[in-house]
Amino acid sequence: MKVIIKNQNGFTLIEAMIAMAILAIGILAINTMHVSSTRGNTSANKLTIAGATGESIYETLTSQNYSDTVFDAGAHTINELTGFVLPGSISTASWTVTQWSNTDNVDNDGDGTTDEDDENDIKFVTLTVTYTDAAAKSLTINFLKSEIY
Ligand SMILES: [Ca+2]
Ligand SMILES: [Ca+2]
Ligand SMILES: [Ca+2]
Repeated sequence: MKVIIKNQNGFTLIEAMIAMAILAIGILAINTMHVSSTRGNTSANKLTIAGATGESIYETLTSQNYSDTVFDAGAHTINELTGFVLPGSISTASWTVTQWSNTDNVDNDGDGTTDEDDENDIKFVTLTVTYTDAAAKSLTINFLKSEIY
């Protein structure tokens, strides 16, 4: 009687190669995850820096008087804030001031009444911080500067 005894010692070359191929695919997947997670972290970090920069400029501006030149109607650049250094990841920072008026026939504050007295004492400021991530990005902060408060 002929008995076939299957050899169960170790792996065949084919088995070892299949195992290595599966391992390689797994490592590639982990590597892809690692790369996208690193990108995500960098993006979040840049956004955080942009937010903190905007906040800092906002604080600096609001501490100035209503009549200060930083609140003159029109466009302004960060150079007007002497000594303010932008972090390396920030491209530009600027703000635009619009003087509300009680004679421009516009309901500037959107309260339903056009050109009432209080529209004359407010400046509308749009602060923009730009930076480059995968593409150019910007962050905007809008605020009002009142002569009264
Ligand atoms: Ca109004
Ligand atoms: Ca008005
Ligand atoms: Ca009003």
